[in-house]
Amino acid sequence: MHRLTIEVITAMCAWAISAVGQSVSTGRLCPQGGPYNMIELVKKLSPAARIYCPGTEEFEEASIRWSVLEEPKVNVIVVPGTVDDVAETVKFANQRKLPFLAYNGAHGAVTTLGKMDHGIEILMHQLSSVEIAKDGKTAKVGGGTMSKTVTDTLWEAGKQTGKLMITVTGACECVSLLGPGLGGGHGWLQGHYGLIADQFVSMDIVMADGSRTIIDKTSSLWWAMKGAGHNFGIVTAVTTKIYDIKHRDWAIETLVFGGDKVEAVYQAANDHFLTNKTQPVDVIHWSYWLNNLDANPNKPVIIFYVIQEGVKAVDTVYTKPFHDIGPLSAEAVGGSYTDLAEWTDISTSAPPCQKAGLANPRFPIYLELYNVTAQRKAYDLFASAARGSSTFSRSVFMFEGYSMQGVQGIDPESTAFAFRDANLLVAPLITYLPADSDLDKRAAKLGEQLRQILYEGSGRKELRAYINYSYGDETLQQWYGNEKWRQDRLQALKRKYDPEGKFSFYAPIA
Ligand SMILES: Cc1cc2nc3c(=O)[nH]c(=O)nc-3n(C[C@H](O)[C@H](O)[C@H](O)COP(=O)(O)OP(=O)(O)OC[C@H]3O[C@@H](n4cnc5c(N)ncnc54)[C@H](O)[C@@H]3O)c2cc1C
Ligand SMILES: *[C@@H]1O[C@H](CO)[C@@H](O)[C@H](O)[C@H]1NC(C)=O
Ligand SMILES: *[C@@H]1O[C@H](CO)[C@@H](O)[C@H](O)[C@H]1NC(C)=O
Ligand SMILES: CC(=O)N[C@H]1CO[C@H](CO)[C@@H](O)[C@@H]1O
Repeated sequence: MHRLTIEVITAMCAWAISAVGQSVSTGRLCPQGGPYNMIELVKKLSPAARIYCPGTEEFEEASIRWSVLEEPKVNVIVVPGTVDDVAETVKFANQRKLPFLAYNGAHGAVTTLGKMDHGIEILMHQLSSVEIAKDGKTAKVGGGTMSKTVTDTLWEAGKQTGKLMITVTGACECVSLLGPGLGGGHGWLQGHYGLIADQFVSMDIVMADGSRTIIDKTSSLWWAMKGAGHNFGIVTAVTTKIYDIKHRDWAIETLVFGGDKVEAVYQAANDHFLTNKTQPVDVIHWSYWLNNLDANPNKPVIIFYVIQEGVKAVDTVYTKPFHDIGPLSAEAVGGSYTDLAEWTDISTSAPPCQKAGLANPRFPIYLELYNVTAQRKAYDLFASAARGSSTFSRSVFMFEGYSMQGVQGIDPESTAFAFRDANLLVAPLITYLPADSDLDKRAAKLGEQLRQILYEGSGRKELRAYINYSYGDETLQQWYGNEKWRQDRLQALKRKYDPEGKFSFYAPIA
């Protein structure tokens, strides 16, 4: 991709100091005059910084998001080359009273992002780095580093020393470390070590006023950064715990079932992983409902994964109950940790990672176990709405049953992430080609109905939603926990650290 240098940008922006209006018609310039005159900022940025203006290929590419529903709208993109560039950009935006928003993997899809209707995108991609500490116990990860880069860098470094290293990242390769991490962050290794946020040791942050600070567990802000972090600053680097790998091998078995097996499959999942027996730390179960036109043109299938660490093939103790139900197909594969994303169809090249101009709202709910009656009701509604070639046929219902020991081993009051006791992260993802607000409403209604069915089946008083998957109409209690002390503490911290609400686009506290 052709990248503009700061010199070129300075030259291009020269119109602002010379004759107004000159060469604006080329469409290659940033918004003319007024608060978007970037010259004052350009002077302060490092040579590695980039500024992309509307009408350029760079701008288009750098502003594209995974979900086009209620997207933030930006007038100019700053790509910081250094941490100071981030700080200068925030100060500049504040002086000009312009909203700003950090972009990382751009897979954040909560509809509150749409409240940003103009302003500066701060694209974090150049702050991508992984530096392993000499003692091999932590790594300093740049604020714009993708999950896959973290995993691959640790893996490669380990190969050289003969000791393979890992840390908890999102399972999906195309999200950043911090996008999920600031909201808690689920991943394959959470059964051992806890959430992504639980690995954090210290953070470099640019605060709402553009000042730079380093915080750790001694800061009053620390608690909030682990679960509600998007509300408080731009993290330019995080020091995170890393571990020597215990087992190199991982294995998966993929079982595909027809919709007639909903009750049997989720009863078995309850019996073997959730109620009668606890899912062991080295086992993960996941399922998707989605259309597989080869398997069944009329109804979504159930794709059920049983994943196990430390083996070349998944132990039949975990798979036999599902084989007994009568899958349409079953496939067993062995490999290593780095194969997991590919196996579960969330690698960088897989469909869920593509930015394809689709609307992708999700409607998440945390559950303790499956209510088989509710699963059936939800399946029937999902199947009728997403069948065959219908508008919502690309939708996926996701059921993520990670192991929980590491997450539940940490004091629930110690982080803003509030839902450590939930075993299952569940969400319908309603995917469609956007058309009009009527269609958006239909999609939202379907998503809400599906979630409502599971909520009614949960027998709980309150609905609990993972903010990083959330739609945007959830309440603060549904995002950050029902306990009053949590809400009070978050509000007090927001008043203290971001009183003007500069960081209030992603699941905002205020
Ligand atoms: C295909 C797919 C797979 C997913 N897989 C997982 C998964 O395995 N585990 C999981 O827990 N979640 C997962 N998620 C949900 C994910 O946590 C959220 O979508 C997350 O917001 C994505 O982060 P991002 O960097 O891609 O998005 P972005 O939209 O770039 O960032 C999300 C929000 O975080 C803020 N932000 C990003 N970087 C920083 C920073 N350095 N400092 C401060 N704020 C920052 C942004 O301003 C934005 O508001 C997945 C989502 C998708 C679409
Ligand atoms: C699980 O426990 C329930 C209730 O005790 C029992 O009815 C059921 O048979 C058990 N299932 C298995 C597979 O052991
Ligand atoms: C399961 O869901 C059904 C349907 O919503 C509900 O009637 C039932 O009470 C739920 N069961 C439990 C144990 O909560
Ligand atoms: C914080 C937030 O976005 N709250 C919203 C929750 O949903 C209700 C109902 O849609 C809105 O009124 C709130 O603004």
